[in-house]
Amino acid sequence: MAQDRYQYHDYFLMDDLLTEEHKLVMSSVREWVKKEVSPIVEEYCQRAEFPKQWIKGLAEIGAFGPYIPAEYGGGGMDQIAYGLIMMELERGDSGLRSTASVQSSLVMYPIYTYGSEEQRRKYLPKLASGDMMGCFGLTEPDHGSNPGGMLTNIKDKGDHYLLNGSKMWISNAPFADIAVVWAKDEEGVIRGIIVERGMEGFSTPETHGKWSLRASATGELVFDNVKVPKENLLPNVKGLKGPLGCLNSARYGISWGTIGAALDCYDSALRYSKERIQFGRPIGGFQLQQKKLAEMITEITKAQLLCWRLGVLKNENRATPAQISMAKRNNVNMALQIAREARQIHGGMGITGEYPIMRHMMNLESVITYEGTHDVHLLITGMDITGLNAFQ
Ligand code: TGC
Ligand code: FAD
Repeated sequence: MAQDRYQYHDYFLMDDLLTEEHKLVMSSVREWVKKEVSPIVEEYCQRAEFPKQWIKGLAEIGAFGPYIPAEYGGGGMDQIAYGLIMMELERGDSGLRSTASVQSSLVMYPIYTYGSEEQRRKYLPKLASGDMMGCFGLTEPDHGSNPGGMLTNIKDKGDHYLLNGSKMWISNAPFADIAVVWAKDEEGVIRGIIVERGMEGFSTPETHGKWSLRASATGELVFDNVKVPKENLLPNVKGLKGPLGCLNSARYGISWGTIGAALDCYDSALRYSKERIQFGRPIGGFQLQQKKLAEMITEITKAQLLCWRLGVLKNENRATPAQISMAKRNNVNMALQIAREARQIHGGMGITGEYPIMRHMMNLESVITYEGTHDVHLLITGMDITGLNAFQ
């Protein structure tokens, strides 16, 4: 990618709503992304490789478990700080944000919320420092939008559980040290269990050939009679509400994150429109291009305000899953539409790696599907407002 000339855009003076700590966190993550991510992200995406050196940096800037209490190694910050970190990371790349949101919301969150005190002490500090990386296994080859139908199962064998089944599309799986896996017990009740790399019968084959999230590693989790010690079961949750509770946190982070991807596309398009001369004048002077740019900043601003309010509700423990679904659905779609329009403003240059647009656009095609598809979130809103279930 050419030199990172990104500038943040805050059209409705959102910064006035933030604390000094929020602003500090936001600017330090932005600086880290400019220094450590932008110079290499394009090259790693082209090679379809996750830059492992990002792990230490992410830990140092506090991106692993920002809202987990400090006594377990987390940042002890609030939900808005978490959102702002996700926004600045996804400004760099959705795959980078994925790595941080899986570690924070899908691995540290369930261990903190559903785990025993021993599990918290054993895993959380190492996850926060990046000395241990985790992944989250919910989706299966035949159960994506309908995780309640999962086939992966555990059987009680006295001193251990025997785990069988497989998970698919798992972010960070190829290098994760542990996996938080959701499986049915002999009564058909969904339970969470921590599986460690090296356990016999556990493998994590990498998924190749993705055109999206190329700087993020994705893989399968395969369990062939894996003996998992009993103390690895998460004791404090039973049922589908366990994994869905984690998704609330990750979907919230994505709502903020995608604002970052949209801002990067808008920022690049705005600059390009002022520098690119056609018919003797900057293309930004043409009404058709201004319409695109004006609509972009309007949609970004609406998304920023939605997230800020959601963050306040989350801090007060009042955000509902349906509100989070609305924000995830709206903001991912907003970012994807902006990436497509920004691609057009860049003309032919928009398809090259000199600009971040096409990479964001391709990444967002995954983001609009994972953590609940665009249509699933619409149905969640539909069910919330009508009281009628349109899923089945
Ligand atoms: P349903 O009968 O509605 O609910 C079952 C139980 O769960 C409770 N519940 C929730 N609890 C907490 N948070 C939520 N958001 C919840 N939604 C539902 C519900 O109250 C009930 O509890 P209880 O006590 O009565 O048993 O379940 P359903 O089987 O009809 O499914 C509902 C549906 C379709 C909305 C849900 O399954 C769904 O969200 N599907 C989408 C699946 C999904 O999002 N998968 C994501 C996989 S992880 C991922 O993509 C990571 S990408 C990471 C990255 O790289 O960034
Ligand atoms: P399907 O569920 O088969 O859906 C296909 C289409 O049917 C969609 O358009 C959907 O909206 C529609 N549809 C389904 N049901 C209904 C209905 N009732 N009414 C109307 N339309 C419906 N999962 C994890 O567990 N952990 C991870 O770390 C993870 N990381 C991922 C990373 C990437 C890059 C990707 C692409 C996916 C990842 N996922 C992960 C999986 C992701 O959550 C699923 O892809 C997603 O939930 C959708 O499931 P599916 O792909 O099986 O699609």
